[in-house]
Amino acid sequence: MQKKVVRIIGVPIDLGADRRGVDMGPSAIRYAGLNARLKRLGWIVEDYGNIDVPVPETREIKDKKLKYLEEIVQINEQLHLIVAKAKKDGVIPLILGGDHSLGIGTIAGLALSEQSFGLIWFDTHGDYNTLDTTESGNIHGMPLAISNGLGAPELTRIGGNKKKLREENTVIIGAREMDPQEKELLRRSKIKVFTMRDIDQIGMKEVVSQGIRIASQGTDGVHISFDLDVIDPEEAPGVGTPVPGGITYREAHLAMELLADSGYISSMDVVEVNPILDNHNKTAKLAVGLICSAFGERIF
Ligand code: B3U
Ligand code: MN
Ligand code: MN
Repeated sequence: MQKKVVRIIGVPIDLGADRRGVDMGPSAIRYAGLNARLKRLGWIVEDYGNIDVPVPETREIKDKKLKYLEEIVQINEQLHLIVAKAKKDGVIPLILGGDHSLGIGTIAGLALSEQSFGLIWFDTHGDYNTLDTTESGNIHGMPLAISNGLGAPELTRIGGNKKKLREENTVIIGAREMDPQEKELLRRSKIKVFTMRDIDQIGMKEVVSQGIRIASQGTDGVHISFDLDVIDPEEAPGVGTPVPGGITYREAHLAMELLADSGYISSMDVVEVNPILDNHNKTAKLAVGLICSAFGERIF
């Protein structure tokens, strides 16, 4: 069998969030042994290194409704080209964050490829705010809306002025905190939202099976965007925005294993790891374990 290639792309950005620290996520994840473990699984690992990202202290907030817009546009312009190149080269892009505003660039890059994709977005949050609905002005609360063509034109036009995702192939898993107007917007879309209640009620196995069915129907692959804050802060304390009541360590692994079994995963982002709030790199280690489950690691 031909060996498969994964290309790691670090995006040390925290300009999309209020709290400092997720800029150190890519280092923490690499430090937790990502590359060696992927190699042990039989993957050829190409580490691209990190994208150049400015430090917030060297910049100023010009618009409180779209904090650090210019910088985030420039970073996602870079990222989308790197992701598009990875797809062209036939390798699997694995993007390490950084805050979730990088989802804009990842998805814009994927959308340049001839291969179509569905999307599974693991997150506590909807990340479906727009310029009109945002209460925080933080762009990491907007990437899903931006990718669907809603919001600041400076961001929606990255990678071309079109919707980058297929709503009917888009799924959110693990939602438990959304802003009122964001919820309204999501309800009006065709995006399927599985909340924590759905997971409690029908179980992670069923939620992920349905999610895979929705995301893979008529597409060439599925992009996983995994915000570590979907996991309960007891098990993942080192995240940008901890919210109680999240999925368990076991549920998270099961989800990744089921996705790996499906054979549909074609790209992945792992975001919002915050080493400042972490406990001895526990959350980054968990992130590495989850990536490995998604890339085929098995207990037995
Ligand atoms: N919905 C809120 C909170 C938030 C979104 N994403 C994160 N937090 N991590 C907002 O700021 O838009
Ligand atoms: Mn998010
Ligand atoms: Mn989140």
